Amino acid sequence: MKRLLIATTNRAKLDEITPLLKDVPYDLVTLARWSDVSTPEETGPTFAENARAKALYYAARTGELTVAEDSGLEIDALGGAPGVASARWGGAGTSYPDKFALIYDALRAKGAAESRARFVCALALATGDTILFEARGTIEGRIAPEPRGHGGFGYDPIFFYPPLGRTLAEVGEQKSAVSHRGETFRALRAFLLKTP
Ligand code: ITT
Repeated sequence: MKRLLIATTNRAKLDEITPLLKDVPYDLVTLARWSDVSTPEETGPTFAENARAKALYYAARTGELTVAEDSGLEIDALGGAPGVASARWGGAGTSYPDKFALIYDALRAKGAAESRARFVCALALATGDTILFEARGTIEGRIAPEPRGHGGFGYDPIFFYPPLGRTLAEVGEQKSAVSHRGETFRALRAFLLKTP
């Protein structure tokens, strides 16, 4: 069977992506077998550029058909921050509770008790030096008054999703049905199923 490399170093992302691709006719492989390949710099100004750069980087080093995604949280009252810097917000090694505290401090400093926010996911599929497919997904919500819930990962406890009346860390199995990542990987699934 053909192979598809899911090129992420984030275990929680991988755990969300794998079920979304369960019925594509590809053997899904992970970066575990290329532990000697170092992580690329992610310094692009947009999610889409970072996703393309990551997919091309890993495709070139592994020779595999490769999908990568770049994602993050945009908070309107903070001008879209943390955005593409979501993973490194507050500096390397900053815990998520500390990242949340920085965000609440920044919102208070702006006099913004709450803010609209969205998660964004940009996906790129690459082979060799060619991008074969791209997709983008978003989920709209707002910053919760305080962190709630223990599911999901990253910023999920502070992202309140009004249609379900809960944070993404409280929605459990339903997350991928409504999430930015669910939307992009369902688009990839459809592309793979119709492409010989
Ligand atoms: P890879 O680049 O190896 O895939 P990464 O975690 O560094 O792993 P990104 O650069 O795309 O990935 O950063 C995404 C960050 O955005 C992630 O670490 C979280 O802080 C945040 N994020 C993205 N999707 C999220 C989600 O569904 N729930 C909560 N936080 C999310």
